[in-house]
Amino acid sequence: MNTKYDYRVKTTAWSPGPGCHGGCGVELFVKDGKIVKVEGDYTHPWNHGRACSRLLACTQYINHPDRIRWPLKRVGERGEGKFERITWDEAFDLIEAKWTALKEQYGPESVIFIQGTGRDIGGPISFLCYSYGSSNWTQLGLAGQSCYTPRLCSMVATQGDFAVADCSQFFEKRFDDPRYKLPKYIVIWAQNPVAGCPDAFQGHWIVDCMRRGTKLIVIDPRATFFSSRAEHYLQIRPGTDGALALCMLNLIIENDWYDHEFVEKWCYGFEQLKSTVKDYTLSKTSAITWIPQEAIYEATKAYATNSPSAIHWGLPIDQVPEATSVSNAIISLWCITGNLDVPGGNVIARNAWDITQYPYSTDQLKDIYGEGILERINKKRVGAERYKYLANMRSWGQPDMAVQQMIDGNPYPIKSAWIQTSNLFGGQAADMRKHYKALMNMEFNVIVDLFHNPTTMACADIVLPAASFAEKESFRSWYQPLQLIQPNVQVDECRSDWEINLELAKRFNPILREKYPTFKDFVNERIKPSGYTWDTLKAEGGWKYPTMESWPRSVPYRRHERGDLRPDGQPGFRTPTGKIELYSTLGEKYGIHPLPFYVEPPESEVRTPELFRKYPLVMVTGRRSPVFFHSEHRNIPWLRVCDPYPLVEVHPDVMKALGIDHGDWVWVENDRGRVRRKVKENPSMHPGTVSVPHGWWLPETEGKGPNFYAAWDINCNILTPVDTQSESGYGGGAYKTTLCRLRKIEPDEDMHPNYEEGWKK
Ligand SMILES: Nc1nc2c(c(=O)[nH]1)N[C@H]1C(S)=C(S)[C@@H](COP(=O)(O)OP(=O)(O)OC[C@H]3O[C@@H](n4cnc5c(=O)[nH]c(N)nc54)[C@H](O)[C@@H]3O)O[C@H]1N2
Ligand SMILES: Nc1nc2c(c(=O)[nH]1)N[C@H]1C(S)=C(S)[C@@H](COP(=O)(O)OP(=O)(O)OC[C@H]3O[C@@H](n4cnc5c(=O)[nH]c(N)nc54)[C@H](O)[C@@H]3O)O[C@H]1N2
Ligand code: SF4
Ligand SMILES: [Mo]
Repeated sequence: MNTKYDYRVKTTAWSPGPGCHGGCGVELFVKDGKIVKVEGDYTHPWNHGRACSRLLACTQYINHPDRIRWPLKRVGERGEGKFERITWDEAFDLIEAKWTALKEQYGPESVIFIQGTGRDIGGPISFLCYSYGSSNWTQLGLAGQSCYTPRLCSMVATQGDFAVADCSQFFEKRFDDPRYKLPKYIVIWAQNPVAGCPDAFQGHWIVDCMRRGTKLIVIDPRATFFSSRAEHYLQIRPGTDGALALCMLNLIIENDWYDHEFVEKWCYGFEQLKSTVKDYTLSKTSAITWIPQEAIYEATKAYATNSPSAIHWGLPIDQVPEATSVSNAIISLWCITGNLDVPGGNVIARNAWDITQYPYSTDQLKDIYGEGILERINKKRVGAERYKYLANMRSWGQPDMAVQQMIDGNPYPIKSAWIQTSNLFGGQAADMRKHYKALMNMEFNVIVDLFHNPTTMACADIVLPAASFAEKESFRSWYQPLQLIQPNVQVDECRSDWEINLELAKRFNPILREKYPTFKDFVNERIKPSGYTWDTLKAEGGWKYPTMESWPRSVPYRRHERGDLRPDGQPGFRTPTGKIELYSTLGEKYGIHPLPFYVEPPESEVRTPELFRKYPLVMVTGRRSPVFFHSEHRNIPWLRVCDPYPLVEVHPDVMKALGIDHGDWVWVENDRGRVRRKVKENPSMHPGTVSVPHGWWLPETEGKGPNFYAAWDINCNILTPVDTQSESGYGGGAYKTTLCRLRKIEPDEDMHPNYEEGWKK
């Protein structure tokens, strides 16, 4: 008998653990009730056994001595770091009593429900928010809701569905499926997918395509794994992707590289698009973007004249104020070149059997909560009145307005925050000081997390312990396949987010007791279109792809020709005109530009030249570290050793001009404040930019205030602004385009805590 483990089990790793948006199949090895080893599951078509460092280090994460193991109540003042153990019943009683009183006095919208990124959270948190009766579910701190939402909403508005680069991920047999074709080129636009598998896409799929012959075009201000292997690398000025996209459209139209048949048959507004992009000549665009004219021309030609080709885009597209517009322009690129929903192009990304756990768009909101839900929540939802586009595209509250309202109580008071899967002072919140003020202004904050962090220490009144993926029962329906997450171990009193929220929701909405006696009853209801129940899906291995026979709408390709996209079953797209809307009629209806346009970033040498003279470097924050997920994993020894310091990456010419060396500590500063960083020389950077990774706090330093794990000393979001969103309410934050300068920290200038060695302890 093998004594290394008692048994091994398979499940899906979807947060908490690696943290990411992906759905890797994993195998867990259990000994004495503890996970002792994690491996990628070689039989799982999503990852074929591949696993990143964070997944492999999950043993250290799940069994970490610092895990919060039972519910806690704050006993000292906020910031003193004093909490006492309470029972789950006591915790739920306290929350029920407080929220019942708030509802009576101020209305249910006075409680705001805050989540972080796309972990296994959208389902449980929206369920709790709407069961309690609040309208306010948001990613507070994520200025301009600037993560995937602008891109998602643009896709829904202009083409009626989401789309992603086709790496065969919608087929169980993957690259061996005879329907699949390889993209000739993949344009990797503002993303580094091997670092973090964003948006339900495994970065390694692109490597799989490259091995089979796909070539790359990479658009990124900083060299990456992929840019170094690209046929065309465009080193762009941060925040100018809109101008580049308009120029590429112009080139494609001028040179007649577009797909006439697709445009004539399926697109609406081509002539208007043609005239709007005319101004974006090569010379003008080259001056805006810093990219040589020839490079723009050659890359555009390669993409447009080699079909099929795909575009794979990332977060920086969302993190400019006119994100909706930039997204529209890039969508137009894959549409007019005839690359939508064709093998090897940008494939329409439907969930398996169209099953949703969580409303990505307002249609899905109605599907889950019934017809009247949008009208009900929009009466009070922050931002719904000001931004008609936001009010109709997705059900989140507008974060920049929410933080202001938490401070000034206008137009109605917000008194309590439920924070689940977000460490606002560790990573999510731009303009961290403003968010500190807002959360300290709340009467009652509940945080559901696995570890203490700067946010729990600063402002939690109750802390509830969350379970890792290995401890929880859940399901995943984000694109494909449909997957179960099955519990294998138990860590003290930790519970899954679904279990916590369902139980609390029942206290405010007793009908739920009969409707969903257990969480499995809820799952069975949601996954019904697949024909499986929890038990039958588990018995068949825990994951499934839909087939042409069972659900053609979720199966590629050319669904617009088959009549598999529109609710009326007619050919065409799920848009008001039934066509791809290069001119967006929904944009027009909701009061935003129907055609794409470009504006300068909020702070830039062109837009704010005086500020630029003072702060001449563009601070590009948040490039992903493969060993951390946002603010997570700084406390995981196997991971921290790979990336131990809060860095600023600087071009050698800038270092020389400023008299700083590799390894020096510097202040990165602007009018909003300063943060301490360690210099890393990086000759691949554009000299006008510095790269500042986000999510930094030091779990090895003191947690209570005023230190709060050093977050106020090193978190780069002290420097980033809020309130930069534009006409749609989405986009902005200047996370990639904030101006700054560097200044060497003189030894006598400031107490220098032992940041060099502390992490090794
Ligand atoms: N400067 C800068 N800031 C940024 C960005 C940037 O590029 N630059 N990126 C922004 C983006 S795109 C995003 S999406 C946000 C993300 O920001 P967040 O999603 O808030 O990420 P974290 O800071 O890691 O906070 C997550 C917290 O939730 C806990 N947690 C993890 N998984 C679970 C779970 O399943 N259940 C529960 N209950 N808790 C869990 C973790 O322990 C951690 O404390 O950050 C934003 N912040
Ligand atoms: N390991 C790990 N994985 C993660 C995360 C994590 O924190 N850690 N976070 C997750 C989340 S919530 C998200 S949203 C995604 C984000 O992941 P991505 O979409 O990959 O976004 P970033 O890492 O911010 O930036 C990607 C690349 O864009 C470049 N870039 C910066 N500014 C610009 C610009 O203005 N234009 C262009 N063209 N390029 C630019 C950066 O140099 C970087 O190489 O990652 C997810 N995956
Ligand atoms: S980051 Fe990628 S490899 Fe790691 S767990 Fe997530 S999907 Fe899997
Ligand atoms: Mo994100």
